[in-house]
Amino acid sequence: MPGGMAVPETMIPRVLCFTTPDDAERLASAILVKHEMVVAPTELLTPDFLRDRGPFQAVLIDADSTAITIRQIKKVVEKCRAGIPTLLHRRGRILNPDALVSALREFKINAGSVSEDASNGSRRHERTDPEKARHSILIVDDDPVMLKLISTILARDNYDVLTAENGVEALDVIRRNGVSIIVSDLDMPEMDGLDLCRKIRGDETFGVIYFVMVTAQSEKARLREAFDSGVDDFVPKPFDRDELLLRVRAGIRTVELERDLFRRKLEIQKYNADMAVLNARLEQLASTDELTGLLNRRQAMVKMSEFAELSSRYGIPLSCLVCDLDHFKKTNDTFGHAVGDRVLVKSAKAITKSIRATDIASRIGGEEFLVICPNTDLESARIIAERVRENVEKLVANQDNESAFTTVSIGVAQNNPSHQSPDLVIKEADDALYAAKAAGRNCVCTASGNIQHATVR
Ligand code: GH3
Ligand code: MG
Ligand code: MG
Repeated sequence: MPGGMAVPETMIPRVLCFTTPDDAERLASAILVKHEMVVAPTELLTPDFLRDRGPFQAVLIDADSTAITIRQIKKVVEKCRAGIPTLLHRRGRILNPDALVSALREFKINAGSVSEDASNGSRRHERTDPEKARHSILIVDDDPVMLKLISTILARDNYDVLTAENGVEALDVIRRNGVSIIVSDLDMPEMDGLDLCRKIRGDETFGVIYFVMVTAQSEKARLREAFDSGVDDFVPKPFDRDELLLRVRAGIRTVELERDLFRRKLEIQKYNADMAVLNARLEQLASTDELTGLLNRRQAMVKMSEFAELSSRYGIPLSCLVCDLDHFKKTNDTFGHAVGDRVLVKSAKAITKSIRATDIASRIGGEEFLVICPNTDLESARIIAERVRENVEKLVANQDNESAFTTVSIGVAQNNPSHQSPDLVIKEADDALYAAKAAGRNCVCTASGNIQHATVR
């Protein structure tokens, strides 16, 4: 506390203003509503006056006073309590408002306090009504008396009030604080009310803001322009206090509704996005085999039909391999189901590694895989099958110092015009697989009856 004065915490800060009655009105709007302003003519300034009428948290001195020099004033102030900030004002405008702000910040008030955003000069009246607390109202007016009048009315009705003197300052305040309602004058220097409104409507990052324009009778002709610029409502000057409050309340209802709609829209968008992800996941689950990540039987058959159709339409070859791990039951029985699973995963990888990017691998049964080879004749498919067989043979799954080896038998077939359905190609490959098993396993057999044994390598 400046000067070490013992001021009760709950006391309203008091500002002593040496000024003329005219400028007092202007100062009243510059100084915050919840501060007590003591006005006195400069001639009255004496240490006794300060002592008798004090304590004060700040003293405002008229920079243009002729009754007494500034130096004399400062001397008097310093004499009675060192540390109390003395600030200059000129025609009611405080020359260094930041100093006043910091002085008053030091003076902590409990409830219903006034704070000030020193950097942008806006004043915020904090309030206790939680309903109204959600909505800040920005008053924009270059006329300090009007600014004071409107902010006082709204602050007394427990609204959170911010102020700005023109459009440029208003945009700054909105960006810093966010506001729900703007009550703005029309004509202002730097940026008028219409430009301010257009700027806000033109930038959706400002969000939902209800714009009330305060207009004099003479400006009625510009109302149409105002509404075209995005103004929501207007209050004619001179305005009625109750009407202003009613319009602000209506504005808040509109803002709440619009924000609610916006929230719902976002929720629906999020829901749709979640659904899309879920559907994609479901689709993936429905089309892939959980253990190996390869396409499942159902999806493999869909692909097979698609390629068979292309094959017959364009006369391009299509082949497939049906691969079945050898004695896999024994692998499970010897090493357990978990090792069996690992062998299946490794085999799937070995198959994927052995085929071309355009070929499609799938798991169509427990230890049975189908490879679709589009645009591939029987001989090329047989070579691919042999590569698969070799790579599976190299696999080792270790368990407790024991190694599970595995081999695969493969049947290969090619689509031809006599095949009525893709199932028949698979059936031919299956028959070839049966022959491969019969021929001793770990070998490739084509539908034409060509058997290639591992031992032939
Ligand atoms: P063959 O050489 O004649 O093909 O003999 P096989 O033992 O491989 O064939 P069989 O059809 O007799 O046995 C297949 C085995 O595959 C039986 C079953 O327990 C096992 N199996 C099927 N699906 C899975 C699975 O998802 N995980 C594991 N670990 N084993 C499976
Ligand atoms: Mg088997
Ligand atoms: Mg089998």
